[in-house]
Amino acid sequence: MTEHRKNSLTQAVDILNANLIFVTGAAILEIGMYFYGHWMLILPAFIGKIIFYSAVYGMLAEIASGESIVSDPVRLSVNVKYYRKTTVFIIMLPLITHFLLFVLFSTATFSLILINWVGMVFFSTFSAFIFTHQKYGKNMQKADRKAQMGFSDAAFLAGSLTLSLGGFFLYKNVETFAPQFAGVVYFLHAYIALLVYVYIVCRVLDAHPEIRQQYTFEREIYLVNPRDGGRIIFHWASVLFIRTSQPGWITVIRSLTPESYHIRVFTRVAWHRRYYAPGKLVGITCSMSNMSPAAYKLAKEFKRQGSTVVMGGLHIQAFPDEALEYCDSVVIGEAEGVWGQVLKDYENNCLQQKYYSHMDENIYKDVHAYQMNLSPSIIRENILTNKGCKYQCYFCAAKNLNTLPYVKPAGEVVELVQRMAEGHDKFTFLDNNLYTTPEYLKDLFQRLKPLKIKWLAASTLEIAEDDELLTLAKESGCKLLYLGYELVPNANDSSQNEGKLSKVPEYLTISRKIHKKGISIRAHYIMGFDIQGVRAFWDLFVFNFRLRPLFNGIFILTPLPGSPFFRDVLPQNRITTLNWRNYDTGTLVFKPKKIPDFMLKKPLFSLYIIILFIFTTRFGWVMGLLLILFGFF
Ligand code: B12
Ligand code: SF4
Repeated sequence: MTEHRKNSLTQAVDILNANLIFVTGAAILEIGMYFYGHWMLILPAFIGKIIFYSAVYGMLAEIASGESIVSDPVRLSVNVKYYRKTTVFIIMLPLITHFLLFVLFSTATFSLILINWVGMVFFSTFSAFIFTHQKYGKNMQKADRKAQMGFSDAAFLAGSLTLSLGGFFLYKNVETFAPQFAGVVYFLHAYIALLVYVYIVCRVLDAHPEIRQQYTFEREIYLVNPRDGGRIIFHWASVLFIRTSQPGWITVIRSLTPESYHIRVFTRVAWHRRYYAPGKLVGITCSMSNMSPAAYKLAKEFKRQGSTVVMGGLHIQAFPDEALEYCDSVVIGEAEGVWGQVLKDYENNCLQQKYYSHMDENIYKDVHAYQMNLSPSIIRENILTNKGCKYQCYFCAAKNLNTLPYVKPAGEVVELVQRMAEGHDKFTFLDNNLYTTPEYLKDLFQRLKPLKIKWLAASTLEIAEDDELLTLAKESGCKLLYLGYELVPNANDSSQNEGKLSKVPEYLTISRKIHKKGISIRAHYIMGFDIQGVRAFWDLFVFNFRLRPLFNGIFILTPLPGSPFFRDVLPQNRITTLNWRNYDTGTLVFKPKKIPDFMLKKPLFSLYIIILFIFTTRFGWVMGLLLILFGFF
């Protein structure tokens, strides 16, 4: 093989290995069609194939050309729109071939399955030509230039064909003797089919270098949102199902970056080595401490490959020097005050190690103007009124969010909601605590009222103290509030008063007002405070039973970097691990004073959470009933 062709093969394998999810999808589709091939399923299966292949063929061509680097749910759905007709034609081809062969030879030898397995090498090749030309045909400068297919390409196709044929006969045997392996054979079959497709796309693109050039940028920024420390299974679920496209920090950085930079975003990505690249400016966030192991790993590798790495976010703000062991620069605080300077220094090759954000009342201006041009779906995930919190709870990392004096003008928030309402009717405020001042909120809610949207927010209980404010919240579309309750003994003792705790005796009275207004509550609790003993479990149960929220969130007290609790507990030698991956507020990482460790660990703590959920929340009754019904049947 010539160097070029070898590169195409390596590239195709690389692309496919980074997108094994598509291979799995193709295999599942085929297995489903074969094993559950009831005639009633023919139409849904046909539609499923059209959606799948138009999305995936389109996306793989974009990845091979460099137009995209990672698969993106939005692009996938756009591709369905553009390529569904082509896909219908491609899917019909094997069926027509089968029909013709059947008519010509009137024999069942050319069964549909055989055509499907053997023909796939031809159909993948054919699809690759069609898709690449349909996608990039108008950008191909030399329309007469053809992909130079030679002996080695033919050898590759013949090899794939042989493997596929082998797969078919293997399948026939496996099906009889070891049906449990049928899935593996189908997976290999799908792999070869898609590999042939990507290989041919790469070969066509080799013949038209102007296409890849179009997607090679001199000044390029990669913005990377690493996976958090949560379980890998949840990460995969979020990669697959959650269409979150642009976290808040990426919106901010995009709005502050001049158009001369091309920006690529990596969020909810199962990382693959092909995403590393030299010569880029790479921005990595680390807002949650449990993201930091993944974030540092990425930073280190990007640096090793010759890119420049800047990190930011709350964890970095707490430990800038730790981060500097892995990256070139850190931004301490909000990007708004400082990103322009970072870019200038990067261009002049004089990047400093630490940048400190300078805030003023204009922080939301540039971001707002940029946001107004975004799609309703992205806006929906980025609506906030302020980033700080008026309290400084002992256990909370929000203490370091220093933007509180600057609240986004209510008029601008409403403009954004109005724009979002063009595509959605519900959103969640991104604020840590929506409650700033009653005057601001009353003004905001009055303006939101005519938009007839629904909203959710995290807030402190003051939002319900003022009757007029609560009524306005309801009228403006408030459906649910995330409320934190600190159930500590002697809470009305003012020596323990952190401000927020003064509300403890009134928790139930105020919460009932919220329920009366028809607003649901998701109650958040923390377990593990020094003054809590074993009895706290019972107290929480009783309190939640009386409150009857829709859901709860129960978290284990965690010395989050940046919180006063972390500062105090560290010298006491009570921290049991400094592996940040465990700082997810669901894992015990310090020695509690009065509660025995095992009560805050699995399986007991998980069992407690389930019991609490079923017996004390509004939604839990439904779940409990379902469990009983399932158990009964
Ligand atoms: C939305 C959110 C989430 C979302 C998604 C988070 C994400 N980033 O993808 C979800 C719901 C998934 C989530 C989950 C959790 N979260 Co959360 N979350 C938030 C929240 C409310 C808003 C984050 C946000 O988007 N803010 C708006 C943007 C614009 O601000 P920003 O992210 O801070 O970014 C700015 C600066 O930090 C800086 N910056 C940030 N990154 C970068 C990168 C570069 C290169 C530069 C230059 C600058 C920069 O500039 C940005 C622009 O101004 C924050 C609280 C808050 N207000 O920050 C908590 C917060 C980040 N979460 C927190 C925690 C603890 C969690 C959980 C671990 C546990 C929990 N109990 O919720 C879970 C994770 C569970 C798991 N699976 O492990 C803590 C983090 C504390 C810490 N040190 O770890 C926070 C601070 C809440 C708190 N008050 O304690 N969270
Ligand atoms: S726990 Fe809630 S109220 Fe307390 S500082 Fe954090 S965000 Fe504010």
